[in-house]
Amino acid sequence: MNQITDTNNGQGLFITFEGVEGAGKTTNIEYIAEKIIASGHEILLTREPGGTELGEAIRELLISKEFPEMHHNTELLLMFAARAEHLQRKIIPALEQGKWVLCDRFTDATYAYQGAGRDIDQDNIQILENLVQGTLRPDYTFLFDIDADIGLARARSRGETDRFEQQHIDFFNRVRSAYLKMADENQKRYRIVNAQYDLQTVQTQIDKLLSQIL
Ligand code: T5A
Repeated sequence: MNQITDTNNGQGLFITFEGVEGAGKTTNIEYIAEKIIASGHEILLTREPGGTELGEAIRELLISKEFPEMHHNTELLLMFAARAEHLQRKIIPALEQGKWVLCDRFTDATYAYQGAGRDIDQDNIQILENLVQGTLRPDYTFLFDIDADIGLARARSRGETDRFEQQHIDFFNRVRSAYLKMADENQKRYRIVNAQYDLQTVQTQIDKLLSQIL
């Protein structure tokens, strides 16, 4: 039985943050959280894969270089396993309490990375999306768009890379193209930030986009 109801009805907003590695999601989500809190809303700041104790354990399996040959379907199912836990334990309860949920990556990352990156059939991803989420979808998605090689260089400059960051640049170019395609197909939901500029310029763009929502 599908326990999921469409809880995102006139209560908290569900906002997700997407982009290739090193695009600046994690850096700017904190900035956005402060602005939303200042405007009087309670928030839940969370991330995927992860967000719960079990989800964080699954994240470790996914990003660890211990399993370099993980089958693509295993990767897909682990993403959704972590997501199921996250939705039921944290995201849906927070939305029901009227909180704004800010989530660093969500299912669009699965379409981009497992779909375009790993070449998994989009219809199969959609089946899992419907199973795990019911009708729940993000209200807004901020896409931090950047040349994949610039983003990767930023991410790699931090030191050790994870299992995903070791992929060939072609993989990340496919991921970026998939995000831009989703943004084009979902213009009401998507807000695109040109993330290649310095932080101040990026945050000026964010201020403008946020003012349309707040
Ligand atoms: N994944 C995830 C899937 O394959 N499928 C899925 O369904 C999901 C949910 C982990 C991996 O999981 C994959 C995708 C990922 O490979 P993650 O933890 O979100 O996901 O990992 P990353 O996206 O790789 O996180 P990063 O930290 O690399 O990217 P961010 O968050 O976009 O970048 P951020 O903010 O940490 O910035 C990176 C560096 O750049 C600097 C920062 O200071 C930092 O050092 N920086 C800038 N430098 C110059 N100018 C700017 N404007 C800058 N903004 C940030």
